[in-house]
Amino acid sequence: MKLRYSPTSPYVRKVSITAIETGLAERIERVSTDPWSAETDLGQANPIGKVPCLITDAGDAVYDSPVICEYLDSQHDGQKIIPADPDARIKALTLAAAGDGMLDAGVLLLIETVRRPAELKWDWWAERQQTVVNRCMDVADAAADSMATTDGPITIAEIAIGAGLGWIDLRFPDMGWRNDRPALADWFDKISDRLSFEQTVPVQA
Ligand SMILES: N[C@@H](CCC(=O)N[C@@H](CS)C(=O)NCC(=O)O)C(=O)O
Repeated sequence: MKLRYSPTSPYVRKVSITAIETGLAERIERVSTDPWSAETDLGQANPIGKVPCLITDAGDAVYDSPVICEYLDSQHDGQKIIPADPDARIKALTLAAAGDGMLDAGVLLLIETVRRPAELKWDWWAERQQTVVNRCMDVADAAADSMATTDGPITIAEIAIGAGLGWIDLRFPDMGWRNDRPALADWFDKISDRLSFEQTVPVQA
């Protein structure tokens, strides 16, 4: 398998953590890709033009990160990151959606507040994205006591929430999300010590 990736993408990190947790990391060749480059051929594999994009051994493209994680989970016989039990599965996938939603809104917030030219900035839009980030964090905070930490089985929920918070810390170090969410802060400290998280810490490019 080949993984089209960029180094600080939190969506890529979800896939990298999943690959480690499922024992598949060694089977994946990583291909550095700049999705923002005018010259990139990424769009031929992923019409959405984003990383991560996985190319299977059969040559099929799989995107985006929730689908890649599900694909990887189907390729091993160990502990599944997406539970089989229907109730547990929906619970994990819904919490993972809150993690992805935190990221999607965080990316829009970054573009609006940092990347967009000053004269084109739209405060209403930025505030809306910040509200979404906050709400998703509140949901994660409420679930924190029931989430896996350093050891034991992990699900897609912990992977998405953990990758999301790690990226927020990288891009918005002054957001102060820990202040009102001690349970989530404590959980994030613990999950950050997990090997798959330690091995995939994003580094500022
Ligand atoms: N929903 C996608 C989001 C992926 C995404 O937004 N990737 C960013 C990098 S962090 C990207 O490739 N952006 C390029 C673009 O928006 O054109 C997923 O879960 O994989």
